[in-house]
Amino acid sequence: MKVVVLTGAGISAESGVPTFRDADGLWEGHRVEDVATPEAYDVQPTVVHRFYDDRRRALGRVAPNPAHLALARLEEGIGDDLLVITQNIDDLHERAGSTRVLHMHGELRSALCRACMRRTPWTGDLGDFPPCPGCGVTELRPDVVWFGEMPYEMDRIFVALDQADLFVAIGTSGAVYPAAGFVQFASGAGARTLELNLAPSEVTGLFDDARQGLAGELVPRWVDELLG
Ligand code: BV8
Repeated sequence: MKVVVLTGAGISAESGVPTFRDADGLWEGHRVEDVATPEAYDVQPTVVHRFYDDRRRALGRVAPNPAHLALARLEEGIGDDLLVITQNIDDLHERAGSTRVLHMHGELRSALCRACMRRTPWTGDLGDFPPCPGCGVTELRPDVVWFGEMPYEMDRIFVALDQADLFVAIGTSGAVYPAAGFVQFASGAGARTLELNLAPSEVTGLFDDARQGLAGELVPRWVDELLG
């Protein structure tokens, strides 16, 4: 059975990574358009770098939770029949042991050179405008997909959704596209669909089944069911 899992900020909430829209969420302190658009970067790169340098540094203070660990266990059980598509730019899926992870919105621990388009693993700050290890130009930006930009690997994503027997969304509000539209695509291609979320998402009505609760409790229980 081919399983596609879509994760959002809610799966990392119990690890201490702020979500976006919840109270005291990331967007509380910042207007989206001020820190997560290419236009904002052109106008105020230092402000944008501070926003992402702070989040990158904070990664060192958090760890995967039982929901991340359960998905890694599911991968052990069904191998290539699982694909985790995440909207998250943290590295908690990989630190939990998952290898079949696709970061459709990029990664905090990566830098993208606007001059040569090289993507370089990056753990330090970018706010001091270091040179690109490839071309030497000081045009490194956070390797994240901003609003108005095309998400990564959309072709691979649509192939996986088309072949899915089961599509499961975990910890996402269904507020941002194209990710929020995946349930409709997968369902249209014949997949059964399940939502695991603290509260009903904006697209909860499009799922065959929905369970509310903490990801750290819902996901291990669901994986146990699936692995029987
Ligand atoms: C694009 C990276 C062209 C940076 C991010 C159609 C209709 C309307 C608008 C559009 C549309 N198509 C495109 C748009 C425009 C735009 C968009 O969607 N705007 C919205 C605001 C209306 N989309 C784009 O610009 C995208 N690009 O469309 O390109 C295109 C078109 C077609 C096909 C291909 C390309 C690019 C969007 C990506 C932007 N970058 N992140 C960064 O991280 O800083 S988006 C960012 O916000 C996240 O990555 C994520 O995607 C989104 C946040 O959503 P969630 O992860 O769901 O988090 P949220 O806080 O909202 O919700 C948390 C949920 O968890 C809640 O439901 C809560 O109840 C739950 N929860 C909380 N705690 C727990 C929990 N659940 C379980 N357990 C818990 N403990």
